[in-house]
Amino acid sequence: MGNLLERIELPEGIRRLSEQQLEQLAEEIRALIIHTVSVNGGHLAPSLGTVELTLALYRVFHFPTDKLIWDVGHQAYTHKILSGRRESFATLRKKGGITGFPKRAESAYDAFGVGHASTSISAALGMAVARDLKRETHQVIAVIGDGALTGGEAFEALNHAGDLHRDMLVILNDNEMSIDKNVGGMSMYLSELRIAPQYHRAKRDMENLIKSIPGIGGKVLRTANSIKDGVKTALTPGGLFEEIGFQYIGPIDGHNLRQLQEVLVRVRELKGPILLHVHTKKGCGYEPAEQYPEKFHGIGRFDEETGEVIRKTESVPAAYTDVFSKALLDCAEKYKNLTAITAAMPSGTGLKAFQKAFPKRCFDVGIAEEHAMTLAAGMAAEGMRPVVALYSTFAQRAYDQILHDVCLQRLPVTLCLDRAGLVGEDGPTHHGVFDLSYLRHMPHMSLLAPKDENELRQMLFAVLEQDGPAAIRYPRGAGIGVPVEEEQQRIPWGKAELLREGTDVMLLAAGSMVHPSLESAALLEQAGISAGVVNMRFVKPLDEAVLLQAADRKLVVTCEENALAGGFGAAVAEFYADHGMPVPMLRFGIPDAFIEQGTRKELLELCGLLPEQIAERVRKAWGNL
Ligand SMILES: Cc1ncc(C[n+]2csc(CCOP(=O)(O)OP(=O)(O)O)c2C)c(N)n1
Repeated sequence: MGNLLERIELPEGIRRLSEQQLEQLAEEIRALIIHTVSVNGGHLAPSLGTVELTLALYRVFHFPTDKLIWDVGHQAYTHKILSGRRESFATLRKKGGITGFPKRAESAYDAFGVGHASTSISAALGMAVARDLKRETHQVIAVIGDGALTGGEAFEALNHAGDLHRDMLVILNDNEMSIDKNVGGMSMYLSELRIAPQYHRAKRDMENLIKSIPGIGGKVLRTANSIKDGVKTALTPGGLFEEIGFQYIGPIDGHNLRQLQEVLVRVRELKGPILLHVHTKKGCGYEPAEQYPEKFHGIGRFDEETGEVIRKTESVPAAYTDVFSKALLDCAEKYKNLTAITAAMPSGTGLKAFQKAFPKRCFDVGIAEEHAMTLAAGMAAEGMRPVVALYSTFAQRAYDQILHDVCLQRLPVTLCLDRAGLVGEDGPTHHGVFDLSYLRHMPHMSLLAPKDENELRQMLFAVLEQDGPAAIRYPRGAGIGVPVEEEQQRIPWGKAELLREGTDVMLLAAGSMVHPSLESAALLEQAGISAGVVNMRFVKPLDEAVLLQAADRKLVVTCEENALAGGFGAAVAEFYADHGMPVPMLRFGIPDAFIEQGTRKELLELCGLLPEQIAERVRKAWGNL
């Protein structure tokens, strides 16, 4: 039959395909996605689950005039392939290539940029309102997963959409999984809906039967319906959504192309907010991903034949996440009041071992970072020592809860921020480069950044000995390969560590920039400049004595993997300004821009953060002093 993907003009060409050809196209798309992700890494299992759904949507609707809004966007690879990016799909997640998530600047078909969860219904409602105000008539469709539906914003939007009653379609892509197994009451409710079709059919049969009774059928049915209304939520499939103001349809099989198209054609004609419940299988069509959907949710390079992950080298140092995971377990033995909280990321944040060992003290709250923080605050108010493990980028969601519920009440909540700094191929939606800026100005907050994996372990010990809120931020991936010491070492609170003496320049470095700074200092030495290096350890409280001493040098240099605006270097500059000290400074960090995707090394280079780049800029500045 030949390769359809290469032959047809996308997306219009798919309308002319027979049903059989459409099935073939689905298989070709699957093969392309599997192959590309095996080479580039990416979100495989979610995207394999939406191949048929996306094809059916493209057959029935007219994008980009109709608006298609994906939630999180990690399941949108078929959408990318169908909307003019088949050839560039090979560059997925590479620097300068196409992104792993919908992005407005990339294509007119990407109606809304995403990466963080639970935004699609809000955005779709906004677009439906705009359409109506502009007197346009196109369709607006949000596709949201059952995991993303655990996020508060999704509920807020459903609530509002039910009230505004605009024409919009919300497709619930229910694969029973978040990244890990989905959690919570909504998830249980959806399971019940999945087994409800028998009830649905029985109800319809009964209604038809009653209606057919000559003379009294209609009246009996009206009475029956009014009784039913009272218990509708309990008995009617989708009753919860219907109560909010949505018309609920489903569940339907999300891999049955014919049925999907038939239902979408009918749904297209309906008015008001519609919720179409589609049941899909994560990883569908690729055996290893079907079997291990968590592992294949987001994955690096792997062998297409076997599904085995390709490791770069055999003996990589322990990952920061793993060191945190073990340290937390050890702390839990010591502190019986320690609890751990994750927002739908028990694997990603390293809480799986804790969950297994202390199931009663571990809480997966779903994709609900705001709730995670206030839940922790509540626990802390009652004498617990909650540790909240989040990715730096997702903790942004909980700004007010950290400020208002934790810091204002000076509650001893420990925030462990994984993936702080540049994360690489996931790009700007996922870089954790703002946490120092959004946490530093919070009164009572302590902010720590370890220079290596051993220091991460030691910092967790140190934080738990203190009272009050604290955050530890550490990078994605492997540590630098130092031995991790079991025993607690002393980390003096608020004290920096002088790692290298230098009489001309002092490099003050935070966390992941400490070792690159040591390399820079060695390069500067070769250029005849004596450069010292300080591992700051604490971005707050700052070790002021060290800052005062550093001011004796002719140049003070700050290095951080955080936005320069409001970050560590800004704190040092503020300190000197506030003390009336005109200290010549150079600041290294993330510029005032959203940093694109690429390997970590490529992005560090883009930001001028490689050791040789730092050394070169310092050398030039030194020459101009
Ligand atoms: C605010 C936020 N928190 C956490 C994440 C990490 N995350 C990405 S996908 C995902 C699970 C999404 O599950 P679901 O919506 O069901 O989609 P599926 O992967 O099952 O297709 C999570 C927790 C995120 N993207 N955004």
